[in-house]
Amino acid sequence: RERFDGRPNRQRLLVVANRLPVSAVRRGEDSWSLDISAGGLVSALLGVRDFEARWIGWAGVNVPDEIGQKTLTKELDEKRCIPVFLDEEVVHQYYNGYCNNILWPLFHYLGLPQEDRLATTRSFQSQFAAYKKANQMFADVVNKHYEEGDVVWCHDYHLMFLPKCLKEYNSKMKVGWFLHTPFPSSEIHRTLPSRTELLRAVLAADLVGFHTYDYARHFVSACTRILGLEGTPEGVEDQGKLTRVAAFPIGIDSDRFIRALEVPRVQELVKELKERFAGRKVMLGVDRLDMIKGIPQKILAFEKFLEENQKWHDKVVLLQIAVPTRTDVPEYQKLTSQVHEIVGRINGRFGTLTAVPIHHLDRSLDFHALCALYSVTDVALVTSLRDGMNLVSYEFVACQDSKRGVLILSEFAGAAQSLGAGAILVNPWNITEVAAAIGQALNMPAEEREKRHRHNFEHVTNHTAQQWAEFFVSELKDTDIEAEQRIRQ
Ligand code: ADQ
Repeated sequence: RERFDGRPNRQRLLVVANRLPVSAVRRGEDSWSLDISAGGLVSALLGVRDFEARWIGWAGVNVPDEIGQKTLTKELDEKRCIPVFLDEEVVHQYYNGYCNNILWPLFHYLGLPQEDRLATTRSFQSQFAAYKKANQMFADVVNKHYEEGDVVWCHDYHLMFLPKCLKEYNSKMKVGWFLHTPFPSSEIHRTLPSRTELLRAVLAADLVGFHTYDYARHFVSACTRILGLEGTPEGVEDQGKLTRVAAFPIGIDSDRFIRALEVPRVQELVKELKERFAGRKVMLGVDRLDMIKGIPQKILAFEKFLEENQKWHDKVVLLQIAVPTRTDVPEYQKLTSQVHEIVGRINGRFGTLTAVPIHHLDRSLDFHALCALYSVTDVALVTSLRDGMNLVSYEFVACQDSKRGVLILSEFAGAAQSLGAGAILVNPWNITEVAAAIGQALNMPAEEREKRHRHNFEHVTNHTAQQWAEFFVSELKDTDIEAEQRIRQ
């Protein structure tokens, strides 16, 4: 893990996220194996160099015993990671409950949980209490490792309370908070019982960042409408203290993808895939198996396309790679069964003895396999119902400089604002429209593909994860709370 190599004289950065970039699995009383965790936050932050960064987060495992905690801490130290130990009950209430059952769907416009609404309302207070408790546990660990001059960068909806906890320890600590999901319209945020406390806790940060200008605007509106505070072009002002609010669109480490295409193993995989799907156009979906990714809608749109275009039946294949996440949450278990059922039905309907139209894999692929797949793809399908940004669309573009495939992209992904001019934008809820976009993409003339790809490739290679992090951290270092307070008093 060369990213955490600790070269001297660089800005020390404490990156705090719910999950560490590695997940631990216990092999014995004092032995552990560490695997890279899946997901966009980890992918983006692995692309960040040139800081003396340490990660603080949960290792994804319950470690009740002291020996286990000590040995795991030591192993993680080599990766420049510092664990926060959360017990099972806190994880259940904070992570599965408040974060993934309440905040995640709400921030993606899926509303508060529909089923069992009363039970949810009853358990809400205990889940929120666990959320605050967990955030305090993260704060304790940050505080223990903080040194003067460090910059603390808190990530995502799991840790909205953290800026407040950290500032209570040390008001001079430079604290930034970045949200990887959308921030919804204030009308949606307003339905959350803990709306006020959460907004106030985030406002304790010096800098609050979002992927897009729209999300930043929604946040400022929520602060003005719900808290009655003043929104200024720089951010939100509360009793003379200004919290800077701005958009920092994330990117990827595009060079890493481009270089990977030269690796012999990737080239071998490319050759195998080309042979395997010779004579057929390859369409690709790569997602965490999550309701926000619109996987059932995508597959139903593909079915509609097949229904309407018989001549394509044996000429196109959809590869859907869906890595399961949050497998303890019942909604996610239901989604898995639903996707399996639809895929089975469509393959039964349109498959032959020798070929099926959809290959669906419930698993994570390694980096090289992913790059090979991206590079042989003719059409990538990103149909998120909502998505903070969506890095898969960026990764696909980075790997397409020789093929110039087409990106079909949901207008509800943050990436639509950066890749919209090169992609075919669709409303993922409109299956007829997505089916038509599939036809348009498969039939697109080479000249138009080239033009669209050029636009996207330039964006992806000129807006990298590294620049994103540098921009955020330099803005954070520039916020001078005391001066702002003086000016406004
Ligand atoms: P995610 O919801 O995880 O991220 P995304 O941005 O697309 O979504 O990132 C997914 C990452 O996981 C990509 O790097 C992708 O390569 C990887 N991945 C997904 N499925 C995989 C599979 N089957 N095998 C291997 N790798 C796989 C959250 C927000 C996004 C936001 C990011 C970053 O939901 O909107 O873009 O954080 O801020």
